[in-house]
Amino acid sequence: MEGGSTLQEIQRHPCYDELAHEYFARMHVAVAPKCNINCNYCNIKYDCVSESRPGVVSQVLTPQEAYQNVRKTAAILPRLTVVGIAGPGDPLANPVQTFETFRLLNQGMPDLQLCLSTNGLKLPDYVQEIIDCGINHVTVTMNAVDPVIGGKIYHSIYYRGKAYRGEEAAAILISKQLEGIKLLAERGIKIKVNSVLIPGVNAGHLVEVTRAVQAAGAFSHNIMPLIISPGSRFERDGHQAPAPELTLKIQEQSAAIMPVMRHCRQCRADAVGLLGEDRGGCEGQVGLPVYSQEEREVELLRLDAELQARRSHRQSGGTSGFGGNGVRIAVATRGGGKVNLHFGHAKEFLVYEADGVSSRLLGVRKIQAYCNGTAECDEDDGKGKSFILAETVDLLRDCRILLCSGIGTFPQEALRKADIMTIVTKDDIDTALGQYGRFFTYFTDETSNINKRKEG
Ligand code: CLF
Ligand code: SF4
Repeated sequence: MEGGSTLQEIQRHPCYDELAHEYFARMHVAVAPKCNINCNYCNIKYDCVSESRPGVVSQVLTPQEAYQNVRKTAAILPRLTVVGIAGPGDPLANPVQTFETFRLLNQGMPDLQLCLSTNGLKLPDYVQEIIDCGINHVTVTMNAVDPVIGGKIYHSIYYRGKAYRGEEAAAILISKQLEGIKLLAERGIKIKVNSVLIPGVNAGHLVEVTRAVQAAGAFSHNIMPLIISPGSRFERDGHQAPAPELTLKIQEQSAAIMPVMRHCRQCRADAVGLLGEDRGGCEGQVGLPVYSQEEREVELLRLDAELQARRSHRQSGGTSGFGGNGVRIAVATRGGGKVNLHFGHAKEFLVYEADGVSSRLLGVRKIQAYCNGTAECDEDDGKGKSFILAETVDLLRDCRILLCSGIGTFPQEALRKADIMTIVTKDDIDTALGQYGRFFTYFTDETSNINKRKEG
């Protein structure tokens, strides 16, 4: 096999390894503006929604600019291990820019892993270029394997000089996606498949997608809730994002077949940092320490060791291999495996299920930060803080515990009224999950015993 990744590379890829995402960073370079298909949830004014949140379209860079940007960013962000191209359009609809960028990176910064995210229409055409550029991770966004369902998702495609619409377009796209996955998997490339979960369109069908992509040789499946671009056809037709419970249900079905990614942040085409961080590249990062290549390598080895210690703790302490029937715990973290974020600053919570013996990540819930810096934590600023708090409480309604490094009394009280206990701690996430999962499970058992005793 010519392509492919070593185990160490996978364990340093924040999207391919769940624990790695708390230690290692990715950088997207936005060199690919055009797209060759037309998804009904997309509006071309925004970044590709198949791997992004809608936002102002990322500023497009030339390959040279992208390369220089990566060099400067790696010098101030030593935990950077992966550089990806994920838009703002489709990388393979811009092959010259995409492969020139990867070539420069492969030659100039060979210690970085290269990652490509595509809709897959042109994948079979570029297998050799992908191998030659040293790209070892490829993501294909695939929302259907049935052209009838695909025809509801894709408005049209542009393929070999001709436009196709609806089911005919979907049939060509699906066959190219599966062919591309197969060809790359045969040559050792790690393929992840992203699918956008669209209630009422492909929710009941995604398990078929899982089966098909596993048979084609994919490594993992990432089922992402639909985010609709403003001005897209789906917005006009009133489509809605799925509730967290539906996403979870579909992920569970697929997880019975193959590994499922649960920590995706649907990041922008120019995102830089740990997953969840969308800070820009090196611009504006004045005064940060600059690492030489040797210092960068030392830092990476230190992070490897920290991560390895965490893996060993999980194996010996039983925080993997979850047995079920646990309590849901939301965690505010900025990475490093710690509870280290104030409730008011959190823009997302990791939601775990823990039963006191083991635990597992269920997913990531994105929110607006409660604290906007203009008012004290316990004050309403009259600009929507109460509304944001109500939305956050609603999104965490299935959780019984929230772990954070600090919180004001006002939000704490709002959570308490929703039966969510807040625990302020700066512990390791695994330690806190074990401790509070155990406490809560015991407490719940006691309560149900008391109730049984009362009934008796
Ligand atoms: Fe980027 Fe995608 Fe590579 Fe990761 S993102 S190109 S595989 S380095 Fe990751 Fe971001 Fe989810 Fe993508 S969290 S949207 S899955
Ligand atoms: Fe938009 Fe779909 Fe193209 Fe991404 S692949 S840019 S979502 S049309």
